[in-house]
Amino acid sequence: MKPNPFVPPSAPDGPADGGRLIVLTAPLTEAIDHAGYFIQMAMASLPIWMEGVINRKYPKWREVEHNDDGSARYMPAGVRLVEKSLLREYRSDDVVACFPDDLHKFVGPRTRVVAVSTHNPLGVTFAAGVYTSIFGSSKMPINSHYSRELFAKIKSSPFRDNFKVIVGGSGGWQIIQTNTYEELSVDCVVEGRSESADTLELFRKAIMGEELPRRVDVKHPVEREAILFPDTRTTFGVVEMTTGCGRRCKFCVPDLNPQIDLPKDKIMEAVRANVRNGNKQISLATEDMFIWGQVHTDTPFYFPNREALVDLYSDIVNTPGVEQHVLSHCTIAPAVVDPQLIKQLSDLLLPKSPIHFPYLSSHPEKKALAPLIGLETGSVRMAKQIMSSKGVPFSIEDWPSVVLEGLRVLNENNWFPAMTLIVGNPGETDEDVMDTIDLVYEMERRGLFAFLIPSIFTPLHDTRMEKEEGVRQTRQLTPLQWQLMMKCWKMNLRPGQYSWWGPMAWRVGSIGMWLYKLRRLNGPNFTWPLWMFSGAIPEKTLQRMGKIYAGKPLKTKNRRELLASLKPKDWQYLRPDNGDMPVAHVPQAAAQAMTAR
Ligand code: B12
Ligand code: SF4
Repeated sequence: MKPNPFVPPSAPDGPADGGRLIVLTAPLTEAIDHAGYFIQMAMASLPIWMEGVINRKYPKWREVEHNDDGSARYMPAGVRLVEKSLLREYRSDDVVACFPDDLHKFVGPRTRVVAVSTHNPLGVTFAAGVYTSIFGSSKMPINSHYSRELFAKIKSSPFRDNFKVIVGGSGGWQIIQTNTYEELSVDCVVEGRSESADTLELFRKAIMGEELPRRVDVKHPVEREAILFPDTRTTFGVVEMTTGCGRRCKFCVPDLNPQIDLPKDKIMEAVRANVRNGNKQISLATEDMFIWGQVHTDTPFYFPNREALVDLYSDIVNTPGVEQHVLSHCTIAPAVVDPQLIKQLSDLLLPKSPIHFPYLSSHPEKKALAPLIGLETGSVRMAKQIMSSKGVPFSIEDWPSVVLEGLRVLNENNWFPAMTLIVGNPGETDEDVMDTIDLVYEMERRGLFAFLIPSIFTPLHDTRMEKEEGVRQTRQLTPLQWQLMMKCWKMNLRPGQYSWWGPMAWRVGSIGMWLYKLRRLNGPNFTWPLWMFSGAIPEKTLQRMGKIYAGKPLKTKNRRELLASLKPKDWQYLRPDNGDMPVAHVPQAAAQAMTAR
């Protein structure tokens, strides 16, 4: 008989102490604290057959660290909060968080709950499934493979009948949507935060052996004091900074949560806890770092609180033991509103950034900051429909100008963001795609740089677009949509920007892949955009041949014009030290001098 991989031969009856009452875990690929954000993002997107690329680049990525008792030294912030929530009711020796390979050390006859936290278990979210599809594989990104492996381990436990499997985290919905409860052996998926009393009630029921509902929706706390903070080490030193956002994009999940900025003293305690437990890196998790310090104040949240932000980040990077700091998400309009804030943050954060862009950065050590920002579309028509407040305080009519001016300010300060684009929005027309291609060409013409991440529209659960249908598979993409996708990748691989990606190798390899597999998989609409991407035929020639869209120059507003377009009632929130103040706002003499120029 084939040995059960879940139970090592030395412990057929499980752990000597009978195991822990509640065992928490997460897929290995979501738990590793190795090589920074990029490796996890790559594993969310690359198909499993490309795992060798990751193995060659990061040969030690599987080497995780343990505490003396075999539990995990670090876990994603979500697991740490479930642990913290449970420890309000259970003893510490009843609860453990461990890596998947160590489950057999903790799951035994005494175990009543195995709780899994997951970010993206099945790879069906945006910017994940699409790349595995382009690369010609089934829906099996590396992360999804390891998530399935984790569930298979739990399913095959000899003690499986004794415990319930509860799943939570930002990717739990994928199990609900694909109805993979049986296949993955999941009893219940929790939608919402672990702090909720309903979550604790669910664990109580599971421990009593009661039946659990398939899905439980629990309430998000509305008070900032109700949010817990980890006091142990989190993967990548993730500490929450805000919940919610407030810009109300229709496709967005995190915006469904209440807009809260979390107390500085608690953030700092969690930073220190990470350092104490051996972390050298910190990252504040947020949808938009720029709302922190400006939530529920007299100033609208989209005019950032410069002093508060500089003070917070200064204390974080100056905490003894913090050697690296990385940004998570933000929006772009604040860069237009307050360039001085961007400059001051750059001065503070660049020295501790682990990201280097040798060919782009003007920093003496070539350091850069790379937050994730949503661009989504260059079409004003589309933007009005799906994200009418994305650029506030500016009008969504000016969205392309806000993107270009914001990116200019960011690039000047060595911020080179990763920007997401949605391809195949419900109702997207060729004109909409052309508008987005125009914006991308305009970035190129102006020498602006962002790492562009186009992904196929994914209707996320509970959002206002949940029931809408867009493009579902790469085969359905139009030639223009393919051109947009491949142009983004071509810009990302501008020679020399990412040495290890080896832009040339990618381009040559892409033609090989096309010949071998992709032309059948992605269909004829993919052909010319792929040739454009490969560089084998110059773009100008393809345009002349009418094989790709040539684009048209955009007429946009500069920063001064954008500020002048604000509602006069908002002028009071602008900071004169940024310049470009609307004329009526500056003292009369200065206004006359400006008009005379
Ligand atoms: C930091 C972060 C990352 C980091 C680090 C992740 C890590 N391993 O720690 C990096 C950059 C690597 C990353 C990558 C990706 N991310 Co990410 N990420 C975040 C971010 C900013 C914070 C996550 C976090 O730690 N929050 C704090 C913790 C405490 O919250 P939480 O995990 O949700 O946990 C709470 C509840 O969910 C619940 N809970 C959690 N687990 C469990 C378990 C049980 C049993 C129970 C009962 C409850 C429960 O309780 C917790 C609170 O008490 C969020 C946005 C956000 N604000 O949440 C996006 C977010 C989660 N990421 C997202 C995406 C799309 C991705 C990628 C797919 C992007 C990509 N293509 O590369 C990849 C996938 C990575 C992977 N491994 O597969 C989306 C998820 C969308 C979705 N719902 O599917 C989000 C919401 C961003 C967004 N704006 O849309 N991400
Ligand atoms: S700006 Fe980003 S986080 Fe805010 S609502 Fe829009 S998509 Fe969501």
